[in-house]
Amino acid sequence: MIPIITAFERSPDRGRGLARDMGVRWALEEVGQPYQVRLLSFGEMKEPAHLALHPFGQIPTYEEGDLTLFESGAIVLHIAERHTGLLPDDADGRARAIAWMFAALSTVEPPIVERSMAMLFERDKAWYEQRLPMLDERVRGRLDQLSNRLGEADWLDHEFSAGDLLMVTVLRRLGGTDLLEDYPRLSAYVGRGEARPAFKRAFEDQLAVFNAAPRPG
Ligand code: GTB
Repeated sequence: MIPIITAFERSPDRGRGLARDMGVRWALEEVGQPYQVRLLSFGEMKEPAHLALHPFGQIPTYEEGDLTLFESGAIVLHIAERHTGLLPDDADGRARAIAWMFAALSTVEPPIVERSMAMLFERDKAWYEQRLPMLDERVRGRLDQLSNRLGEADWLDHEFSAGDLLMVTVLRRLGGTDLLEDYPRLSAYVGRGEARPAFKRAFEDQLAVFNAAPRPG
């Protein structure tokens, strides 16, 4: 059964692969699972047909036969559990890889998203200039800890896993900022993820969608 995922018809990231279908596409490519993509406009995401699949009217979703999933982390975990290649074979190694998936989404990502949101939506506020250094410090605190743990290793826990896939996906949101550039080990880690053939295929596919999208009048 070929799974169907949903993605932006025209991603606001302009094809940089920062929307959350990217991690799902990458996971599917890593395990060699072909998939189809249903593209949605912002309006279509809020219509009943899509809300029946995703209670919050967002992308991505994942449909496979009778199963419908939302939440990119849950989708990547599902793919990792049903195929080989994204979770270690031994039970303890699997548990640790899953812990890294949670760490990416619930410990490392929140300060990164909070900083991005402030930069997008709070620039005109009187307190923005005072708040930004605090948000930067929160991100740097996590990056310090993550970089120390990674050390000179290629991946977080021996072999590449779904934990690395999600961590790299999260860190990519800092791409082009001096925050990531200040952490050479993490920059190289992201580079290793982006160099994987499965990442490249996923990236090119989402970029092709953006390039094919009709340009606003
Ligand atoms: N926790 C959910 C998950 O991981 O699946 C979050 C899903 C989510 O935030 N989806 C976003 C969405 O559908 C798209 S990815 N937004 C529309 C809405 O809520 O109405 C988030 C995203 C959007 C844009 C950029 N960007 O432009 O760089 C990056 C990330």
